[in-house]
Amino acid sequence: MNYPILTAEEAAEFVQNGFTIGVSGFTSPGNPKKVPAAIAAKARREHEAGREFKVNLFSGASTNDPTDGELSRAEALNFRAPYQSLPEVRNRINAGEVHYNDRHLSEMSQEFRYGFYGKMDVAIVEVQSITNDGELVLGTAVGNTPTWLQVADKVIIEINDQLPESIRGLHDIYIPLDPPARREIPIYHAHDRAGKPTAHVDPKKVIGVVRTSEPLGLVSKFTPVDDVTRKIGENVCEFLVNEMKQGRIPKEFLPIQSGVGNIANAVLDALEHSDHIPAFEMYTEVVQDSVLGLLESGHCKFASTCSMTFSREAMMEFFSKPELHDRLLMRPAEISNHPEVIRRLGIISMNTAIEADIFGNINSSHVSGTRLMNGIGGSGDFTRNAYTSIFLCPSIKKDDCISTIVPMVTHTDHTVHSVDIIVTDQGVADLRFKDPIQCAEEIIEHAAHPVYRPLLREYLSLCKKGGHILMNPDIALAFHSTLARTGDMRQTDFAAILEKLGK
Ligand code: 0RQ
Repeated sequence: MNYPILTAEEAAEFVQNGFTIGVSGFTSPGNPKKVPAAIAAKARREHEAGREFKVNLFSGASTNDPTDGELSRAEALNFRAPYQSLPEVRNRINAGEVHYNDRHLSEMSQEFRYGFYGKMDVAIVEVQSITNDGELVLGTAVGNTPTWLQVADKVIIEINDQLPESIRGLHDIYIPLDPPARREIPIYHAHDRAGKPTAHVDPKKVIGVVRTSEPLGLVSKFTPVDDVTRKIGENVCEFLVNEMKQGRIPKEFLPIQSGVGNIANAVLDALEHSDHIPAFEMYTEVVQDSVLGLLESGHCKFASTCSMTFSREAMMEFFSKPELHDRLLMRPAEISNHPEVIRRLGIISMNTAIEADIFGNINSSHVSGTRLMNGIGGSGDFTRNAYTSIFLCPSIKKDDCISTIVPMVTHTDHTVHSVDIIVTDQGVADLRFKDPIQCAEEIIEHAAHPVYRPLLREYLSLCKKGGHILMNPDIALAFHSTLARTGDMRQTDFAAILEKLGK
């Protein structure tokens, strides 16, 4: 290998105040593990010396603690996109200390190639191997790495010796041409390969290689399925089985996208244990531990993903079972989440909402309309283009004090135009073939918790009649203002608010 071998500290010396950095990976898998922390240490030294030092950080999705965590604790983040999920970063964004641009994950790569973010000074990329002519076998996620390698002025490589040889072949690297030269993406089934198993970098850009030996699969295991998440999973299954019975889902079934977290886990668990759901393919952005189980049992025939979001145990198990390796492909976020492919394949999308309103609008990202949680992630990429888009959430939270079904969402990530189905532990609200008022009745009666149904019905009755959508601007956000004042949405008193206003 002709590249200089560097320590993480030597590599970090190259990074200057104001640099724009792209890191490999998608969620914590595939992120660099040593150089970002060394940059954070440099930032601390610079700050102690009274000098400014902040960088702009672009990733595939969220990252790991050595990247987002270290850089935010070192107060070294100026700008962050397109997604994050660590409390340290979130708190600084919500405090106005870090500029954050919440983006559809499928668009980040092309927007960089279009020049919307200026130049990328350096990409820091974890790989299994690199050849002298710049062919790279990536790690346990692809994210935006292929584009970062193309657009970055310079590249720092981390070779992690914990990445097994057998990871070669699990990647499908395809970068679309940009308009007006863009062609169709040649993926007609979830298992089709469109590109090459390796990514490419111009060897002249490589500053050097940092050798690491860092464990894989640092994703924490999910909490076991509980009564609420089990019920949500069962409701999803029942809905899908009925869709098949009605002939709206073909008997071969359709590929599934599933978000991250405990609810998604519970839904996949329910699908695995249903006698009526046939084996299916997944075309998704993350596969978590439950997907490993589905692959092993054969319920999932093939998983196309951007990232292997496995716990350590699941990661080890996957790599110890070569028979599974031709049933999983990792693609760039631009492809795993591409609208064209999602629409063509007919994906059933399943994502989690923070709250939904009675008309079917979804808030996925901002608690009480202001406080960023994680971001829109890939939920919009899939929801807007799905065959059937499903949102999942428990009907209530925090000991009944919060209803996730509200008169009006405080922030809108997904409008009703893209939302087909809302599933809670209470049931399934089917918004198809309904006008807004029919949607409201459907959501209140089938998705809202019984404790909140009378309040939601009362809200509807207090809306001025006439118009396509019912709305009372004086009380539309009363659930949230009451929560802020009393800590309990159940205390909402519409009549008292209206009386105070003299209405
Ligand atoms: O806060 O931890 O302070 O108690 O929000 O809520 O219940 O732990 O839910 O972990 O399943 O995440 C939508 C955030 C759900 C996630 C969201 C508060 C709640 C808690 C988290 P605390 P839970 P989950 C695939 C697709 C967008 C991106 C996406 C997400 C915290 O699923 O980020 O879909 N989705 N990506 O207390 C007040 C409410 C609340 C509320 C939740 N109604 N009111 N607080 N919280 N609902 C992945 C990628 O794209 C990479």
